[in-house]
Amino acid sequence: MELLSLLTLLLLAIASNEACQVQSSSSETTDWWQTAQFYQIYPRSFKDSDGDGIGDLNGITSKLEYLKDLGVTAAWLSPIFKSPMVDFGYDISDFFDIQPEYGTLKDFRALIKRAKELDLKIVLDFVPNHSSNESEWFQKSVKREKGYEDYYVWHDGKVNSTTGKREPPTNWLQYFRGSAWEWNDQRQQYYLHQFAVQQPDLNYRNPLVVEQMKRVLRYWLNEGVSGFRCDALPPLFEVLPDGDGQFPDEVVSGSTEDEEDRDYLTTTYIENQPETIDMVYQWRTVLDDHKRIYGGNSSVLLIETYSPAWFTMQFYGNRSTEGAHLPFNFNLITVMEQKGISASNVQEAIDLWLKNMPAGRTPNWVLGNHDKRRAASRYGKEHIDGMNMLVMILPGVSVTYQGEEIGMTDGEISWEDTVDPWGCNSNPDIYEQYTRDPERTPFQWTGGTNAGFTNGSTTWLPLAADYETINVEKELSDGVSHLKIYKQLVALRRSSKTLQNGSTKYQTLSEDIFVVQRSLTKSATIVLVINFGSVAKIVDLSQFDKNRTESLLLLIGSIDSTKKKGTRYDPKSLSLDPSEALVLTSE
Ligand SMILES: *[C@@H]1O[C@H](CO)[C@@H](O)[C@H](O)[C@H]1NC(C)=O
Ligand SMILES: *[C@@H]1O[C@H](CO)[C@@H](O)[C@H](O)[C@H]1NC(C)=O
Ligand SMILES: *[C@@H]1O[C@H](CO)[C@@H](O)[C@H](O)[C@H]1NC(C)=O
Ligand SMILES: *[C@@H]1O[C@H](CO)[C@@H](O)[C@H](O)[C@H]1NC(C)=O
Ligand SMILES: *[C@@H]1O[C@H](CO)[C@@H](O)[C@H](O)[C@H]1NC(C)=O
Ligand SMILES: *[C@@H]1O[C@H](CO)[C@@H](O)[C@H](O)[C@H]1NC(C)=O
Ligand SMILES: *[C@@H]1O[C@H](CO)[C@@H](O)[C@H](O)[C@H]1NC(C)=O
Ligand SMILES: CC(=O)N[C@H]1CO[C@H](CO)[C@@H](O)[C@@H]1O
Ligand SMILES: [Ca+2]
Ligand SMILES: [Ca+2]
Repeated sequence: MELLSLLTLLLLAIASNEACQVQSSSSETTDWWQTAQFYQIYPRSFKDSDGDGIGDLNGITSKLEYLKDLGVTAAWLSPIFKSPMVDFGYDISDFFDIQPEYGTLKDFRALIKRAKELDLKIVLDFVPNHSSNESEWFQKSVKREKGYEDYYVWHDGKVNSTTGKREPPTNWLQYFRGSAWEWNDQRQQYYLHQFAVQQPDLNYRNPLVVEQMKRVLRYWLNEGVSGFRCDALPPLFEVLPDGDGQFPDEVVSGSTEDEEDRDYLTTTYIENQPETIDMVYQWRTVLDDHKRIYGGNSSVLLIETYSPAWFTMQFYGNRSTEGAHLPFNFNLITVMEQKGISASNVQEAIDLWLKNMPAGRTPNWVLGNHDKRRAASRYGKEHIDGMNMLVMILPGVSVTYQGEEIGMTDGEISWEDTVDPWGCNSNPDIYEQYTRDPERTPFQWTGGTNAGFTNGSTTWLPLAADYETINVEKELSDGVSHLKIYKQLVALRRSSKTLQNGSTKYQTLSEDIFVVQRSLTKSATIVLVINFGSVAKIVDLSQFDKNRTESLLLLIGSIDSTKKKGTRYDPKSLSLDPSEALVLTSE
């Protein structure tokens, strides 16, 4: 019933082209994370301090001032923990230690200290679903050492009645192609791995595991981090086995013919189980307890989930229990991936979040991460300013993946140079569909040797080809640049009461034009207009808001815009070039 009404709401939202009005949040006070500007650092590719071609903690510390200068208020770091780097840090062998090639605990403390001096919050990546198979926990579990017997999801498998041979317990598929079960000779059982073979799934039905992972959270809170971004939540729990200890098979989904691809089967039993929601609530309690005991600011919980809205929204919490502060909103990525970029698809992505979000919660907007092609490549270079404007003008929190602020594009990486397991588990004909290397190329600081990423002679992944024209140094000195636009947007977001507290109205006008208006009593109204089309258009904004008759002042224009900042424009006939995006104000 509840699901049905949600669905109806969704369909209504998609069908109507009416302007949508969302009131401002009614929360009493604003906590730091509610108006935060988050920035994702992929440590391996951000800045190398010692010339080995691999980014590291000291590199990050040396660039914290850059973040401060951008106006960013919090950074979340992809995993920096000890790891054999099969999945570049998402395969952790020691959750309590730093990867040596990234630095030491001392370096980490220096990073936290410098961040505090600059009033930047540091959030760590928490990877709860699995460890590395090199983890001591896994080694002990293989040997059935006391206390570790059920740390992972072990199973005898099945015997095929025709062939008499042993087979995996189910047909379940991993994310990185192929079976999610691996035979372990030593223990003489299969183990579950929803990601790579080297990433065995932890068993959350074991209270010892649950407690161990809470220890991980407490350990890093004590080191002064401001919270966690939790990785890969959908596959945390699997369905409970039946009375005989058997798991059910998934059925063929019909969405691809490729039998190795995870999408070949449904994921009914291996994703989005109700116990996962409750676990997030438990982690929230760990964070809140820490604050209650030690004082200080709130620690934040961000959740990575590509789940449907009915599941995702539950992470926020329910009537009696608080959950994640921010379940990441990937709709601006996923809707456009499926349908392409257009004003109505942008509207659909926004509706999908705002119309499903429980009252009083904080929305958030994400354009990219280290798993998705770079925003400028995915949306088209001509749309990067418009998309950056969108996530900063919409209400709530916005998250930038390193490089989006300068318009970095995907690198081109040959099959021979491919290192991502998702790419490597495929073949030379199809790897480009799977590999995530293109969006992980080194950050482009300068147009000089190795883009200023390293003083060494090599880089762990090749540089993207356009680093001589797309880099921080050049964009800081150019009169107009993506970087300067980004900085103006962050500054506006931080200074404007309307953007922090105002109500929101948005609409698709004349197919290619998307408008967002933020208003607050006694404060200047802010209007964003984007032309997603490839022809020039004349827009009448009084169509959108009858009251919008006074001229509007231009605050920020996209990089190719020929309009002058500080000039007034008639809202009843505003001309927009192809891909042009403008931020205007009533002041
Ligand atoms: C937003 O509103 C809340 C309460 O309504 C208030 O505490 C907060 O100071 C306001 N923030 C700004 C920037 O106006
Ligand atoms: C790289 O080399 C330059 C020039 O020799 C030097 O100024 C800089 O400090 C070095 N940077 C790092 C991170 O080693
Ligand atoms: C981890 O798994 C890989 C792939 O099966 C295997 O080659 C390696 O030996 C394993 N490592 C350990 C320490 O078990
Ligand atoms: C048993 O093995 C045969 C041959 O590999 C296969 O076709 C069949 O699907 C298997 N049966 C089951 C129940 O898995
Ligand atoms: C909220 O979630 C908690 C923890 O999962 C559960 O015990 C409780 O029954 C839920 N409350 C409501 C009102 O749904
Ligand atoms: C809490 O956060 C605010 C805003 O970032 C900061 O200025 C303040 O120093 C922090 N307080 C503590 C105790 O860390
Ligand atoms: C337009 O102005 C009228 C009268 O001042 C006001 O009542 C109404 O709420 C305004 N409408 C919008 C959409 O701002
Ligand atoms: C966006 C993101 O963090 N993706 C990660 C999800 O989890 C898997 C396994 O830990 C990683 O490979 C992804 O990079
Ligand atoms: Ca290094
Ligand atoms: Ca799992």
